[in-house]
Amino acid sequence: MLDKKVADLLNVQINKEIYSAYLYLDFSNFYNDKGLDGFSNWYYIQAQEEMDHAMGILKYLQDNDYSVTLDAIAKPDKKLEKLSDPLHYGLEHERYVTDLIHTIYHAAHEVHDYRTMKFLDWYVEEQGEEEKNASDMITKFDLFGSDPKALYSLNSELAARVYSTSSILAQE
Ligand code: OFO
Repeated sequence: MLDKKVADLLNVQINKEIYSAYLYLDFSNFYNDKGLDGFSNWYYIQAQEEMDHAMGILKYLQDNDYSVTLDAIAKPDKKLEKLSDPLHYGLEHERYVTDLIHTIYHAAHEVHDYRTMKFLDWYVEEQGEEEKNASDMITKFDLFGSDPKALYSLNSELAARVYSTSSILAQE
């Protein structure tokens, strides 16, 4: 039986992960409109991964006899103008999500909910990777974004990203 406060926070996190997917779909659309299909692909796949994160939590709650309630997903509200805007908003968003995960981890630790802490270890690690990816995207764009040929290469690199089901869904 999960601690109610911890489980409620996990329930809210499902919404946050789906919002992350929504936000990244918005970024994907932005780049698609700009003709940068590789950037668009990268965020499209990121959105798919975020949905996996949501499903991972949903399954964990279901497996622990918690009755999940789903809430409305907020509209993506970032004003996207410059080509680099999504990259900066992406890093900011990942840092925000890291804080959310850490808050749940802390709540689990306080009530000695070792099962949830173990479950969340995957998310803690994932957030570290995602912050690094988001930061690397900014670095690359800063280095190459102003040169059309280099931007073309970077776009081609990002077009090669492929989706594979997140390991959090393969754990059980
Ligand atoms: Fe859900 O991994 Fe980032 O936000």
